[in-house]
Amino acid sequence: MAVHNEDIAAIFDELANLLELKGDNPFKVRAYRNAARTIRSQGTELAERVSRGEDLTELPGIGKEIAAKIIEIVATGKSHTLQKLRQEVPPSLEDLLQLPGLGPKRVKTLYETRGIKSLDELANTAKSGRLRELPGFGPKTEQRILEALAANRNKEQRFLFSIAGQYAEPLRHWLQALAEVKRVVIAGSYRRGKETVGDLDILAIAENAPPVMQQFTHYEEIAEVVSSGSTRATVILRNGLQVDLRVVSASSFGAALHYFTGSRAHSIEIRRRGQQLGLKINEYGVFKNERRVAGLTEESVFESVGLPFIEPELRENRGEIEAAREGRLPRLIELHDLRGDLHCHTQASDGQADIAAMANAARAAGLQYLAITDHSHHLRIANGLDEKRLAQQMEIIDAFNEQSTDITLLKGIEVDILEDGRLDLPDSILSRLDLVIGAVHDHFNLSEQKQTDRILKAMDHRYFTVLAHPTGRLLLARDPYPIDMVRVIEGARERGCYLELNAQPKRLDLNDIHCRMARDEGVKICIDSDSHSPDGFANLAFGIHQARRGWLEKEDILNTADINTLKKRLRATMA
Ligand code: DGT
Ligand code: CA
Ligand code: CA
Repeated sequence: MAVHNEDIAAIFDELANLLELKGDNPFKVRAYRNAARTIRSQGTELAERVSRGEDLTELPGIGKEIAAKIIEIVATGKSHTLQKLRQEVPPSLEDLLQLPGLGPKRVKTLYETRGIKSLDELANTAKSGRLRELPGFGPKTEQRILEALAANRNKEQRFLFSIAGQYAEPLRHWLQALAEVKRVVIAGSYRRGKETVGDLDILAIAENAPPVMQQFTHYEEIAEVVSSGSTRATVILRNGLQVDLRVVSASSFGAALHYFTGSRAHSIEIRRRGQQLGLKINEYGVFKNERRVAGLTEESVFESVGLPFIEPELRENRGEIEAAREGRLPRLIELHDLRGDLHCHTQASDGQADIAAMANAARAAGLQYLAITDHSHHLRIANGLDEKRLAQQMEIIDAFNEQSTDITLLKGIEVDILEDGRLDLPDSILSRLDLVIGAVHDHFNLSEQKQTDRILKAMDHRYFTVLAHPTGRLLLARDPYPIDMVRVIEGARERGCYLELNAQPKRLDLNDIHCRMARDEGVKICIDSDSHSPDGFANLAFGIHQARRGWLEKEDILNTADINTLKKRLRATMA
């Protein structure tokens, strides 16, 4: 059984949650949470490292005990400690912890005083108005919990693209290896590169479908087979991700691929165009008077309605069909167009490696330059740099560049934008840097007007170069702070600043729509990995998907420029 990093991290999260609910040692709780974070941030599968016999204790925050647990989980898929803990603390209490406003202390009270251990039981008590009587609760809290419960019921479960990929890619390879299967493509929102996916829609070409279905329903990572017929099946994987598999013949593959890639809105538009031309388009092909005229390839489907191929990331019915008709589809950016990365952290702040290790990893990722941008001192939990430590780091970077023949390091900072729009470090030091990335890390609850004014005031600053993760959202976890992106984009254009597309898979901030707005206004975007470890450069691929969904071309991106052009551009903003 293949155990993925997300599986391991989820076990450490559950260990931490249950221990905390039990009132166990807070240091242990924190150690498990840190371990989960470290595991999630790895770009390669820990299971592979274990099988190669590598020493896991070299990873930050992974000591002997945690390493042993990881090895156990990789070997068995389970943790003995967790099994035992689940007997002591009802695991359903974890569901309660997910509700906003319910921390371990309150959940403990609920369980110990009223025996509440599930969302249903909580809802019943809250509805009857008896929750407010408990110590630490009141009518207001009760109301908030009722609202949170209602919101929770309407929320469909989605998965980060990056996590879906950890399950999708091994499954794709496994299917591809079946004797009857000629080709496999993961269609749906995954192929469109959406930041989150609801389920996976997989298409396989095989002329003899039943044996493929038979083997698929026995894939080892399946938790439940929901339905299975002769050419299609729906299953749920162990992590809750649903997979729809459809087996089609080679002759209709292009039509099926177009249909199941969607989006629905795009497909409907294409079908409408077909109808105007007397064509019937469905998942089996393109038909004129019951005669098949196209469908072998996706290109043939587009061609039948007089259009060139449209990249999957554009298929959202946001004007791509018109653009295709008028010959003005963008030439979308590709990963190999990136020449450098302008945002990463080292162990000087909250990163995990030193400057040289980050530079080596960037070089291995094919980059020519890398900006070192640790946090500034206002961000205490990240051990941010003050003036003196930043000056020391600048000397190390100069020394590195002197002996480096291939990769250039740039001197930068991810400086906090303070509540009033001032920057967290004085001009005397900012002026000596190659670039200054400004970021909002606190006071998320300002009004839209105040938050926007705050950011524009920061951008007014002479040395401000790039606005990091402009909306502060965390996918599936934290909404963007209220902010007027129209004003921010205009502000960036007027001031000659850049906006970041932060490529961390849980951020992908800017989103696709805002990327396109920036492009339309002529504001260049910087696709940054925001790496906190040498593995982090793998993030760039996620950023590229998002950029493509935002219609961005090579020319729209700051860090596609070669080092000399880049330096010129940066000097222009710092002047
Ligand atoms: P998701 O899974 O919510 O992230 O989004 P999608 O786009 O993958 O949507 P999904 O899984 O419901 O369906 C996959 C594709 O199949 C969808 O993009 C278009 C196509 N499709 C599914 N059902 C229908 C339908 O009833 N009509 C049309 N035109 N297309 C459909
Ligand atoms: Ca889907
Ligand atoms: Ca589906």
